[in-house]
Amino acid sequence: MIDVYGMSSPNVVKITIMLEEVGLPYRQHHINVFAGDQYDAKFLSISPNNKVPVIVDDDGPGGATLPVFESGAILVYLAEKTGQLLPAAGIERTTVLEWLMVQIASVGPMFGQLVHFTRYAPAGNDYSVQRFTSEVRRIFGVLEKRLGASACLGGAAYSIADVATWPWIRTVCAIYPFLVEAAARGDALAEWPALGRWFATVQGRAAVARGVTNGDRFLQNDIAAFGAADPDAFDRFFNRGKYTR
Ligand SMILES: N[C@@H](CCC(=O)N[C@@H](CS)C(=O)NCC(=O)O)C(=O)O
Repeated sequence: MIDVYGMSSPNVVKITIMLEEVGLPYRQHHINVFAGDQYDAKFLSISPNNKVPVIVDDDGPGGATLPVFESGAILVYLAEKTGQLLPAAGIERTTVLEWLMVQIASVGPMFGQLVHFTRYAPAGNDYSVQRFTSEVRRIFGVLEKRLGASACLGGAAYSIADVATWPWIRTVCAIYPFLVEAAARGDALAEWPALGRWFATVQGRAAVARGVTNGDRFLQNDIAAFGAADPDAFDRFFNRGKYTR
């Protein structure tokens, strides 16, 4: 059995989608990041970077219990455990890992910063909003070019590179100001047709639908956690105010 520690976020939905894709049973545990659960000593012992998602596999290598943190590492671990969604060797494997790294190094951090500056930062951060909007649009262009030339991000076959990237595209279509107008017309990705085609194809997978439903089960917990958080809790979450380092 695999235990998934998470919240309602695209980084966690990657993992519920992956577990559905490979058919491994799992249990979900909510981490209240607004109450500081991610800094509990017990949680830090399995997630030293104080972030979700984390999994604990009670049937790891040699039958040992193994915690794995960082969503990219979790996807690689689950792919290797099951022999699915990551070629075992060769250029095909390298290509999948390249596009997985694009998600981990560019899509996640840049998209996440834009969420922060458009939703949570105090007013007066025009430079940051502009900087991250521009960077996100550049990355959309990179994905568009890739998906114009390849059916999936990691090559012809669906892989962990797609599993990692799709939940972020899903989330940002719902919340980015520069996508909202097209989203209101029902076609948020009109400007990026190859990305839109890929998005719809991945969305049509039954495992993706189940993974999204399960990932979204954390939403009610997060809405309650968010509602109960006071200004001090947000300062701790965002490492600002008296929590500035
Ligand atoms: N690179 C990490 C990013 C994970 C991440 O940013 N998790 C956020 C939620 S989406 C989190 O746990 N934030 C709590 C915190 O930073 O204190 C991954 O891909 O797993």
